[in-house]
Amino acid sequence: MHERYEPDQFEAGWRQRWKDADLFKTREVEGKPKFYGLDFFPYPSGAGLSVGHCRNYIPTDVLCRMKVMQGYNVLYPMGFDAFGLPAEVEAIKKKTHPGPMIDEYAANYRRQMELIGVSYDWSRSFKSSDPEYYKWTQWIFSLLYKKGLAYRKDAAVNWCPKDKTVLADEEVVGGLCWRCQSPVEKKNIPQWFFKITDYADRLVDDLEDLDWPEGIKNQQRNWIGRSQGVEFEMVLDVSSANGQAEPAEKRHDDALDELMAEIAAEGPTGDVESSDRIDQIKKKLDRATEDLAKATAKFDEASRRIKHDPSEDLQLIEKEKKHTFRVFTTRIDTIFGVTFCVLAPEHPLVKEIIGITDAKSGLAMRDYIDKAKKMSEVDRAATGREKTGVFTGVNAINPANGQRVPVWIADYVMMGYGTGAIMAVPAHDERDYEFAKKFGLDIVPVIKPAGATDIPDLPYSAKDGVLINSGHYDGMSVKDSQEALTKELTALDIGEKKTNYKLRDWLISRQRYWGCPIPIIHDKDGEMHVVKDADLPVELPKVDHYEPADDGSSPLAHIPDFVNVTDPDGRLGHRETDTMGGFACSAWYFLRFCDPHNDSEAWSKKEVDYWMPVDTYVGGAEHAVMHLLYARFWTKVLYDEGLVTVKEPFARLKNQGQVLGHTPYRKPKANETLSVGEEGILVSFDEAKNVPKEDLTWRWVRMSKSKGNVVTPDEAVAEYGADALRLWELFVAPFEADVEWTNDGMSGTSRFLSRIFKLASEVQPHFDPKWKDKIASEPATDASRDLRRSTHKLIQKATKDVEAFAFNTYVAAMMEHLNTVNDVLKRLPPEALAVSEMLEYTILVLAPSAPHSADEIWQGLGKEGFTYEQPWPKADPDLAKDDTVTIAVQVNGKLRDTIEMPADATKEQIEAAAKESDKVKSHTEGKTVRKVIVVPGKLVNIVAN
Ligand code: ANZ
Repeated sequence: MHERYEPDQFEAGWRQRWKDADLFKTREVEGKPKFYGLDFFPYPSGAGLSVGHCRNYIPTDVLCRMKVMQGYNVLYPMGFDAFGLPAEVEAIKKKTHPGPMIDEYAANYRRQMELIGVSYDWSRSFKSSDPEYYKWTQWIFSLLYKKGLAYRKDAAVNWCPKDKTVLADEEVVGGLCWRCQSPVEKKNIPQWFFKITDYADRLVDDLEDLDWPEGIKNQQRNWIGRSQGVEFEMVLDVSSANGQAEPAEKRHDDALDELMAEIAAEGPTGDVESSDRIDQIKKKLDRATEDLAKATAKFDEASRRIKHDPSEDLQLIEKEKKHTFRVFTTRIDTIFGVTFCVLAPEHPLVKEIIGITDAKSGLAMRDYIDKAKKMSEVDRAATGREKTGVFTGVNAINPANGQRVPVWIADYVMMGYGTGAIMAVPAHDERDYEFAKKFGLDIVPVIKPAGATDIPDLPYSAKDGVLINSGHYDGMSVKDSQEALTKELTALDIGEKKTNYKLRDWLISRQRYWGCPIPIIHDKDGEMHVVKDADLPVELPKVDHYEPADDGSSPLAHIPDFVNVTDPDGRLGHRETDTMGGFACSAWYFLRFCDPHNDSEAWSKKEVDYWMPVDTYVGGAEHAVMHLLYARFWTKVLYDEGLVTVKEPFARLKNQGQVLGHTPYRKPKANETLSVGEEGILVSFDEAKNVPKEDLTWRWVRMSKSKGNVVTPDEAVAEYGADALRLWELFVAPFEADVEWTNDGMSGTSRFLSRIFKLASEVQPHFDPKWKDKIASEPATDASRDLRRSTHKLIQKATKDVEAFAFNTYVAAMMEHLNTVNDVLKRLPPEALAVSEMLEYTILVLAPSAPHSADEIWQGLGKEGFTYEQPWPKADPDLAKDDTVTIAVQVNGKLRDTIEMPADATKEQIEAAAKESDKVKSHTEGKTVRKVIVVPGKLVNIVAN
């Protein structure tokens, strides 16, 4: 038995023995429960793994190892997401073919994963670029196509001019390509889409039951962006073209002038004023007064209210049918606060307005539209961007109060969302507020926050307020008024409830070589046919040149042998030459792992029914919306087809924190400029040695090859050992937290392992392998009781912590336990059976996190087999129970003392002891004790005054 942790002496040997014994092969023993643990499907990059990646794999491995010991049938596979742009771009750079290059990289990943002792079942491994795999990706594509969930249409797509490919919306970050950071352009090309929008509601609703980080669920909710509101029609009042809406008073005065002029014109004409004529004039005057009152009511801001007789506006709608537009709002309650409307520059009505408005407005609008066209939606929507816009010269009628409000065009309204037009309420909407401020438009608050006496600073949303300045809706709650107004607009037949989604269909085609070919044949007549199942896979041809074409066509389009094909009628047709983006390949791989060698179907229902869902899925938070949403969508489609029985693929999701490397930056020289977001010029560690101290700054940034700050598991294992690395990865921080990586920590975990070896080597001569049979009859001493308590408490805590991904506290508990053990052993002879129990259980609890060391010690104790095959120890709750507990004593909620009590003390005993405390007495003296609250085992609170 080693007396220290000497990884060089035994770690590689154990890994070989595990391999020889085929230890990690998935087993399906009847009667056992199943557990499916999965790490995100990695793209095997040429840089290999860093200790950052290991923070994903090691924790999952620990959990899966514990599950095996707990008696589960465990599926814990690993494969490679080999298709896609990163591989292709790198292969082009290296002037090689992505296929063999990826094979080499994947082999290196596997070597590294084995080096750190991860227990994947490699017999189930595959790459998404294997024809035996992508045959079934194509099969799922044809299924989607047949269901109308895959379609091709001309689309203005995001085009990366550097990578020469189309990007999905999700792949455009801040207007830049997510991979190469080139500004993304818009280009019109026929593209393939998956109709994920059909599943929007289910994708939102089913999030409820998932045990996923709330942050990720929220990102999905926001991405899908379901929003419930009202869509209604607004009418242009073209008579008011070329002017901002006139204020009510002016219209009022005009009406009066008009009437007076009319009366004057019809006034007394003859020399005799007959009484009839007088009556006539009187009546007319009465009517005029009435009309004036009506006009006042209509245009007076204070008395704005829904018009119950909207006939005038409806006539206008009839007459000017084409001059209407619909708006979508989530805040119909704010309709009385509309002071202008905004159309997206691309809105179809804008062209018509240009036709009817004055030349100057028309020109300004044209100019503005041209500018907007050049911008990406992401940039247009960026918060904090100064608002821009142009007045169209026409007004629209607010159906709630008949008020005329100016119509503008502005790029902060998107054509692709809702109706591409909005009612603007600057008092309650941030963007509208900024716009109104910039262009001097009216701002009318129409909601008072609940319970507020004053109107807060504008703008504010006050979703729980009551209405003001809203005619007879004044005083109504936001919620009630939304209902009432929706009803009213529906009854008038100009509006209805509407749900909008931000989610767009999933753009899947890529005009690139290194992807799964889309199994479609185009015939001479332009019809499309999906390739028959029997003819799958459509194999990617092996070619020397596959660089993207400058015209946006796929490289496959230039390979006649691939393109030319006979259609199902035997006529010459041509193959679809686009390939699928990598996200299609990873949208179902977890199903294939259940039955990876099946060559007659994508999976057998029996296998998938047995293993699915993935019980715990582990990977980085950066995949919150793309992969995780697509995989959910495909699973639902497959569920609808009866091909799987789960509606959701991943029951529990865990995201590890990032590992940051200490990275040197130097000040830029006079002739150097920094790019946006850069705080200095990155230098290598070697260069940093020659940079003057005052010019050098060290920053913590995500470990990556491009930053030159990577620590590889190879280095770490060579210097400290695999188990020391494993324990440090677990112990360094809570699983979800980011980590500032230092290698020093591994000397700490290495020392801890050495202490375990020392303990084991000291106990080993006295170790009794049959302790279990005899321990019940061994007379207990204080020391043996203390030892057993520590052992059983450790088992309890480790079981709970590993399950809960609290790996750092699991390792900390082992460390604490070791201290206790060393303490107690001073009082206990090593031949006590409690010592044998302690050693055996400690090693088993250690096994998932430090499997090499655990097996080495296990063998040293003369035990058979691998620790991986042993049952996980079960804690005896009675033995784990504390003899005494520390109870906090509060007076009026403030902590005044702590008392030690027997763990089984009654409430009365605890209360009595608490009252006896001198510290407590000094705070209760002269007061009357009103109430005593006792939480057994924890706390006493004495209320006294
Ligand atoms: C009036 C209003 C008042 C609005 C208020 C909000 C707050 P979500 O929740 O994201 O769906 N809107 C509608 N269509 C738009 C478009 N094409 N481009 C830009 N903005 C658009 O947002 C819905 C709200 O966003 C709508 O409700 C509308 O502004 C705006 F106090 O209408 B709201």
